[in-house]
Amino acid sequence: MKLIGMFDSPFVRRVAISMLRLDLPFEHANWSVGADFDRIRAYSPLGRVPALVLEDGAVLVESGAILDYLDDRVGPARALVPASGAARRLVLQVIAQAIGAAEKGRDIIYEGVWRPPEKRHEPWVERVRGQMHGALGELEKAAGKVSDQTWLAGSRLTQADITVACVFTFLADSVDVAKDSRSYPALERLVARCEALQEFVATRRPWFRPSAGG
Ligand SMILES: N[C@@H](CCC(=O)N[C@@H](CS)C(=O)NCC(=O)O)C(=O)O
Repeated sequence: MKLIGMFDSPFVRRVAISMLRLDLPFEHANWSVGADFDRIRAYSPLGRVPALVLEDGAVLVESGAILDYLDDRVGPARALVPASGAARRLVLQVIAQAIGAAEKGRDIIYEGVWRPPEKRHEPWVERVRGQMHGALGELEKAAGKVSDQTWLAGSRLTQADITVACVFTFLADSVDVAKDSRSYPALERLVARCEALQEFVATRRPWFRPSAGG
């Protein structure tokens, strides 16, 4: 399989980490949505990453749909999202908050990258920043229930932990979460534990700001 997109994207990175944890080998196409837009669109006309090219040439887009396919491929015993019940609901809700926060962070970045300065609208950026912190506050509550021996959904690391860690690291690197005098100590502790794991270390990259000019 070929995974298209750079690892500084939390959407791409959560797929890469999941594939490493699930022992699913892949080739990495380290392509930028700025400079490599045409190359990406040759595989996915939407022009968004991640895109996962399967062995038969089919191309999957949208990280949630890709991860669902990977879970289905390895079966329920190894899947990173629990198959049913309260654990499934918790994991999916935590992921939804984290992805919401990541999308708000991405929107803040794109306001600066794709719009010329005279067209940027600061009140909108502030609103989006507030939404991002709203979601991070919910994640802080969830992380507050985790001990040093457990993960967000109990004794086993799940997609909730992977996604939360990818998103928090991305936001800390790219939109300086700390500058708004909000603190997330429980999240920071959980994310530090995740970032110490080998799959996270193998996919950690410095933040690469996309450029509209390519
Ligand atoms: N909901 C999507 C979001 C993916 C996304 O926003 N990717 C960004 C990179 S971080 C992208 O491709 N941006 C280029 C664009 O949409 O034009 C997912 O989870 O896969």
